[in-house]
This record gives sequence, C-alpha cells and structure tokens, in this order.
Amino acid sequence: MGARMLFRAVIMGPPGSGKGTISNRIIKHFALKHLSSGDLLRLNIQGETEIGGVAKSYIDQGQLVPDDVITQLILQEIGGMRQNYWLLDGFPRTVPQAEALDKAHKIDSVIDLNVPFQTIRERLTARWIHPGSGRVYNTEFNPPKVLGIDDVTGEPLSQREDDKPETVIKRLKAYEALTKPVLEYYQNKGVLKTFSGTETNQIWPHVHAFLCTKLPDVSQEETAGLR
Ligand code: G5P
Ligand code: MG
Repeated sequence: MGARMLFRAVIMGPPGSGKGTISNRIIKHFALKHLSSGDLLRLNIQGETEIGGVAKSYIDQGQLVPDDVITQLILQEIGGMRQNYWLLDGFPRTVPQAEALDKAHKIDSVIDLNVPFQTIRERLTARWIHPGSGRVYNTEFNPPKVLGIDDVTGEPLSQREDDKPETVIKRLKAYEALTKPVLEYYQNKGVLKTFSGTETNQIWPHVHAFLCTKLPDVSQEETAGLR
C-alpha cells in the first residue's frame, strides 16, 4: 500500500447492527485502520482516565457522550495515526460531530448498515467481547471456541454493561433521534451507501463488492505470502 494512498471511510448503523463484526471482516480484506469510538471509550473507562470517568455515566445510561468530548478524542486519535486510510466505526453519530469531522478530513465513503431494530435487540444480550482488542462474539452467531475465552489471546471475555435490555432500548432511541440525521447529511454529500438486511452473512458480500470498487483486496496476497 503506497504511502500516498488516501481512503477515509465511516461505518454507521444502529447499536448491534454489526459495525464491529463487519469492520473485522473489512480489515482482513482491505488495508484500512479500524477505529471504533465505543472501543476507545471502553479502553478509557478500563484505564480509569479522565475521559473514561466522564464517558462511563453516559454509556451506562445508554446516552451519547457529549459531542466535544468524543470529537476531541477521535480527532486526536486520527491525528496520531501514520496512515491516511482508515475506517471509523461509531463516529460521527450526531450532525455536529459530522460537521467537525468534515472540517478536519474529507470522507470518501460511508457504509450504512440498515438492520431492523427487532433483529438487533435479540443479538445484544447474547454478545460477549474481548475488551483488549474489541473482538466480538455471540453465543448464537459466532461463539468463541471455548465459552467465555478469547480465541486469539486466551483471555477471559466479558459482557458490556450497556447490553442490558432496558439500556439497549435507550440506545436505539438515541440512534433514532440523533444519528439518523447524520445519514441524511452524508446522503446530501453523495457519499452514503446503504446495505439492508437481517444477517451479517447476507450483507457482507455486498459490502465486500462495494469496497472492491474502491480498494484492492489484499487478503489473497497475504495468504500467498506476497506482502
Ligand atoms: P458503541 O460501542 O459504538 P453501538 O451501540 O453503536 O456501540 P455496538 O453495540 O457496538 O454499537 P455493532 O458494533 O454495530 O454494535 O454490532 P456488533 O458488535 O458487530 O454485533 C452485535 C452482536 O450481534 C454481536 O454479538 C455479534 O456477534 C452479533 N451478530 C453480528 N451479526 C449477526 C448476525 O448476522 N446474526 C446474529 N444472530 N448475530 C449477529 O457505543 C457504545 C456507547 O459509547 C458511546 C455511547 O454512549 C454509545 O451508546 N459512544 C458515543 N457517544 C457519542 N458520540 C459517539 N460518536 C459515540 N461513540 C460511542
Ligand atoms: Mg461496536
């Protein structure tokens, strides 16, 4: 991947729509750096940083953290990256966040996962995560090889505080009120690409085909040891 290459993407969708799951597939095929705002906030909570302290009360309530807090965190993180090809997951999720991002970086593509709310509610209570890496499992859909243990590191998995049914409903409401307008914002900029479905395995081939029109798929080269 040449140093001059530039590709800046965002993946959007309601809580539990599969942003993390599809992002993990994307980074196996395309040379993009994945940056999840939720994972970053959870690492700050775990590390007991000042931002973590502020964020925790909002996240546990199923509310969005204030725009200025998250915007500063993400823009700083992007600024610290050497690469100019990345995939933002979970940011921006309000119009002011999208506007602030726009001032700093022009976005090339927005992948929108349009998954019905009913499908989502059932998924989240069965979710387990590896906090260190953000790897996501689901006891029904993609269980770990050993229950409660991360496949790669062997470390214990945990459940998210905000995956309780009543908090999930609040998160879906926040999405409806604050994040949906961001879709319109990107639609007007002509960069929005929506993928609808109820299963990640149905949606993924379409996302893959779309990204192949923009970027080389490097997974074959990797297997052949060419990189
Ligand atoms: P997050 O961490 O960004 P959400 O709520 O946007 O959280 P979430 O919950 O991480 O999104 P996801 O990444 O879209 O969902 O979905 P996922 O984890 O890949 O999949 C969900 C589950 O379904 C998993 O168990 C997966 O294995 C399973 N699954 C996937 N596909 C299928 C399938 O086809 N079938 C089945 N059966 N299962 C499947 O944000 C958390 C909080 O941080 C704050 C907010 O408080 C937010 O609530 N925050 C921000 N606040 C303000 N501004 C921002 N920009 C913020 N970003 C984060
Ligand atoms: Mg996620």
